Amino acid sequence: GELDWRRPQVASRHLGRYVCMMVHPMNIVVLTGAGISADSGVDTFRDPDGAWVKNDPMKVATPEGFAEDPARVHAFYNARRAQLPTVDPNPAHFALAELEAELVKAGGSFTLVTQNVDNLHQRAGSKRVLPIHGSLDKAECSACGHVTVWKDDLSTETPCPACGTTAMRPYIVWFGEIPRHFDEVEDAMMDADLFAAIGTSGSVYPAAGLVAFARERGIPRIELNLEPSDNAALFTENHYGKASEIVPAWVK
Ligand code: BV8
Repeated sequence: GELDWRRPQVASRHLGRYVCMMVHPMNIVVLTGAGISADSGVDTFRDPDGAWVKNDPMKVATPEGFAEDPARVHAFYNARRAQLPTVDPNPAHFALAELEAELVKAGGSFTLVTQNVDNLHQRAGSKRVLPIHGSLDKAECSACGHVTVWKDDLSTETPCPACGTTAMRPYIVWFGEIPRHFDEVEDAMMDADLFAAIGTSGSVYPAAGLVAFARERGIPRIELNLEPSDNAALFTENHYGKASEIVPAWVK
């Protein structure tokens, strides 16, 4: 049938889902945080059971903390790495993978910017994932920079497979370090016609600044979280509830 682009709502009402996609945003950027993995059984950072409630982030998630006591830092990340095989993606992760597949099929683009280091988005089938704070299943040599897939525990004795020195560290972006992939994040934000933030407290920069960037560009900004985040007022739409329920509902 003929599409009347001046009256997209009418077209979408009569022509079903395909046309719905055509008149909806086509270039979406989604930012996720620990809250999207909470329903998979992964602890968040700032909730009552959170990792930063039980551990001082300045001791376990900074270069200074690692220099002071590398064994303490290894123990913190070894425990979280060991949990990974025991958890699975939840309906929120799968819904985002489906949204990406549909958008790409319809000629759009989807970029998933995640602060999470648990790989659950990749395991759920998301393709374009930018893990800006690193990944628990990799290790990096502080001596030569070699990055390698790493499933086991790390210790101060672990030799680097490339140079042999024992300076291995978790492949994690700590406080005071530069997040990864931010050029790609900014490029995706420049093209985006919709921004959504899911399961993040909006308290760690530069990720927490993306909603303000989206506001400057005048695009819709959707918050999906258990409760209002630190920057809830910068969004145009807010939905509160468990990610495993509200994300699939939003995508449908
Ligand atoms: C940098 C990896 C230069 C470790 C992490 C501006 C102002 C002030 C300070 C700064 C600033 N800009 C930069 C800084 C410094 C600092 C910073 O932001 N400090 C804050 C604390 C003020 N930032 C940095 O140092 C960053 N580097 O700035 O470099 C630069 C500047 C510009 C451009 C480029 C470079 C590096 C930060 C990286 C730190 N590393 N993580 C690890 O994983 O072990 S950060 C840490 O917080 C977490 O790891 C996580 O990645 C991040 C965000 O946390 P969330 O994911 O949001 O988790 P949180 O627990 O807080 O919230 C969970 C939310 O989920 C809650 O709202 C809750 O209600 C909700 N929830 C719970 N259950 C559910 C749910 N939602 C839905 N369903 C549920 N079931």
